[in-house]
Amino acid sequence: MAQYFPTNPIAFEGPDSTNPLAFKVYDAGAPVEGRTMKDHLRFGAAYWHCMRNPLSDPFGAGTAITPWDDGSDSLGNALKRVEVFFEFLEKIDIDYYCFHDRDVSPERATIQETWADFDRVAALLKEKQQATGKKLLWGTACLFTHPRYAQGGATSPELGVFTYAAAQVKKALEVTHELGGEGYTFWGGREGYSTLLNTDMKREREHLACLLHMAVDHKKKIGFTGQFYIEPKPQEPTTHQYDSDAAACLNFLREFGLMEHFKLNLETNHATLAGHTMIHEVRTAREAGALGSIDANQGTANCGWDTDEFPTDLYLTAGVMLEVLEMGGFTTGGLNFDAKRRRDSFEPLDLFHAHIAGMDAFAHGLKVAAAIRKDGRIAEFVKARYASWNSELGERIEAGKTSLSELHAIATKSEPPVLKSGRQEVLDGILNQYLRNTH
Ligand code: XUL
Ligand code: CO
Repeated sequence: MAQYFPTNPIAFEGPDSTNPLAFKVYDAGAPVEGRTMKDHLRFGAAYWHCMRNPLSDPFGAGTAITPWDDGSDSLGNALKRVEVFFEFLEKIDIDYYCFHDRDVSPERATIQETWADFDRVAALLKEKQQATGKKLLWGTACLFTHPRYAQGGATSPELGVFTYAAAQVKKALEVTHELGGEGYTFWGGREGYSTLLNTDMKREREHLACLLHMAVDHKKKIGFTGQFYIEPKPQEPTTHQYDSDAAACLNFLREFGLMEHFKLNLETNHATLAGHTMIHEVRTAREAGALGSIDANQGTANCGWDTDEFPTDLYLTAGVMLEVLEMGGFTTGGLNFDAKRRRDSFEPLDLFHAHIAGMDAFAHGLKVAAAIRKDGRIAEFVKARYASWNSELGERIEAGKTSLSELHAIATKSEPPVLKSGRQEVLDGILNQYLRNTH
């Protein structure tokens, strides 16, 4: 194995280990609810954060130390990064990765030249996948960095930009297919607006749907069977993004007849920017049969920016994994660390520390979630809370077989209803009991 990172492969050393380069909880082969941890968690690494994020911020230059990168946009440099990335995947023991087209290969003067370099890099990605067994969780097209996308990609007022975006999606889809990608994500980077004074919102949303329909057609045409995802986000970069949260995405998909072709890729920091908890978003998607994949990160609640921190909050990971287990586990999706190190964690080894922290946090969340499900008290409580509905009348209401008039007559004759306590604090206590007692 090449040596861009001064560490051996990361191993599980157990809860008492003090080695920063060891897993304390994530034990890949350990069984939970009849599957291995690795199988449940399906971790992915984000090429853009691992290989292309200089750790700059609006007030200062990048700090990341990347001795392998000559800073140029040469093809050689792009190929070198692939080597480095696969060493990272192997040593951190992450099976999946995700990328945008422009993370892995640069934009050139013409589409033909851009595509040619993309093909060269994709060939190396494929070779590396075959040599290591690593897999592509999802691919995507970057329709937000280049200045042409300043006013949107699929929702640009300029037809030529839409056309270019469509070409870019076509190519990114084909490369994802070529690499055996298990999914393809649409994050509407600049699909939104800054002011309605210059925006035909109806037309822009219709154009976005047109692009997605064409992608569905192209998927069929090339025989790509991976899952399509939409990734909600309410703001950043535009003031108002059309895919603002899970419910808005589901509405969009239903409105434009796309529901059967898409699931959601939910990201924690996007959920919190939308004023929701991540668990709310995950539940919303799961109940609609549309929970596809997760961009695993977290934000700073009082900050209001998309800080993309590594997920270390055990309440968060336990809550997310409860939903994932309730769904019956991921199928095509996984936990992709769409997360970056802090600007002052700039050494190559900090990439390992960051992923280890996230992987251990999710492994613990998985164990807690499985323990809570085994215990059953929370599920039983919820069931009992709705028990009055398991009556002849409740069933008729749920089946749509009654009327306001009938219910009026019943209410007139009935005793006033008596509520039972919601016992929120008891349930919080049960969750904490498992967060404390799970090892
Ligand atoms: C941006 C974001 C993206 C998507 C892929 O906030 O999350 O990186 O995950 O385009
Ligand atoms: Co994301």
